[in-house]
Amino acid sequence: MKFLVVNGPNLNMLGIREPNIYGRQDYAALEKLVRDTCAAENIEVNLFQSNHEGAIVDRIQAAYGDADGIVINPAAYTHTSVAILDALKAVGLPAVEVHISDVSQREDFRQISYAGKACVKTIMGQGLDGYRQAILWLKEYLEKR
Ligand code: CA2
Repeated sequence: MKFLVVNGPNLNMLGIREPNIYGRQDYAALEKLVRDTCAAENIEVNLFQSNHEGAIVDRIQAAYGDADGIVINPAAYTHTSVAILDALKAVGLPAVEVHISDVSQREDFRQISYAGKACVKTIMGQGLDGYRQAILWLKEYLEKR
């Protein structure tokens, strides 16, 4: 099994500011959590982070015919990007949306998720552990299919 894990804009700045919302762990810790979880589950993983919408679209497209599933935190593009929604639909891979914070309890402008409309599951408000939960959930989903 092979997963693509995508992180959107500013997530590379994790741990630097807003620890009350996003915690104190940095992006390297997030990468380690994802790699360790996948290694323990015998899942091959590619991690990708970008601050650029088109680069995220390109990376999702490149997963077509390569990955079995996608875990994605589109960050701010969650609430704006029809292009990322369309890319997820275009590749047709099962995708799980992750948010570190509980976006349902935040500002009105965060209440729409375009990417989420192409995802089979959303995990939010679990901190970095949400990525581990998403990987386990997606593995089980693919095994049951
Ligand atoms: O809760 C999440 O995971 C979000 O996807 C994070 C995004 C935000 O725009 C979404 O509404 C919810 C923001 C990621 C920015 O990360 C930061 C890292 C360090 C300092 C400030 C922001």
